[in-house]
Amino acid sequence: MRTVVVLPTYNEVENIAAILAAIRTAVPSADLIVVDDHSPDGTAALAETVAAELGQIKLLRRPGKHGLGSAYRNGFTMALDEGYDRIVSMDADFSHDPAAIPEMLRLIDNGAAAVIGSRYVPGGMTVNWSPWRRMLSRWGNRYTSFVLRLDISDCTSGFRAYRADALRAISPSTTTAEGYAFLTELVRRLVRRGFTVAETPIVFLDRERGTSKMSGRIIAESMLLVTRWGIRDFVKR
Ligand SMILES: Nc1nc2c(ncn2[C@@H]2O[C@H](COP(=O)(O)OP(=O)(O)O)[C@@H](O)[C@H]2O)c(=O)[nH]1
Ligand SMILES: [Mg+2]
Repeated sequence: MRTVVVLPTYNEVENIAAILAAIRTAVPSADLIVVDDHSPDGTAALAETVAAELGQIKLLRRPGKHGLGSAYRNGFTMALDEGYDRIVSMDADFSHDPAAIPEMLRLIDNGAAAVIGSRYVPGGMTVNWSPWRRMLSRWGNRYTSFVLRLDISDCTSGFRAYRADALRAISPSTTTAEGYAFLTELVRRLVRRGFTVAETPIVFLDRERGTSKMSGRIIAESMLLVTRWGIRDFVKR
């Protein structure tokens, strides 16, 4: 079983070296793909140095900041082209604990097509998030699962594992969302195709270093797309 961890980065120079090492420790046999959007802080150059030291790390350098969705589209396409069997996605800011990866892979091996590291199933939680972020994410997820009729508690968690054949079947490269709505788009496609999507609890820690790239525009995009998909589903029914 070949596993790859896809890691989008934008201005993560304070986190990149440590997170690459932590992932290597948690899943020593997994390769890594760093998808960097020409971070002005030099994340890519540092990732290259670490890659030379640790090995099994590829760097996908993109010319500019094109958003999380687009970074994942590129990273997943590369992972699928290279024939990996299991594909993990996670943030580079230590909000997602690499120690949770083995359990996610175990659930994949036990039959799940995809596993979501979920903040909103029993045992899951967010730590140190501002009340505003907490409320936005919690209610955003309630709205999403209600409108799209998805029996999933956390559609916007970026900490996931996918079986490659399931990811290939929903062709991530044809998604359109720019921000984290991309994550909802993938869950929706998986569920509609009848794939089993499992959730496993995670403790999400707010980042200690660097800054969030979340913006009002990205939040608005997510609300708009979820509403649009929901109306489309309603009309079809
Ligand atoms: N390549 C790339 N990575 C991004 C972009 N926006 C965010 N990221 C990365 O995606 C992950 C999640 O973003 P973050 O800013 O922490 O969002 P938050 O956790 O929702 O506040 C981090 O590893 C970021 O560096 C982008 O436009 N391009
Ligand atoms: Mg983050």
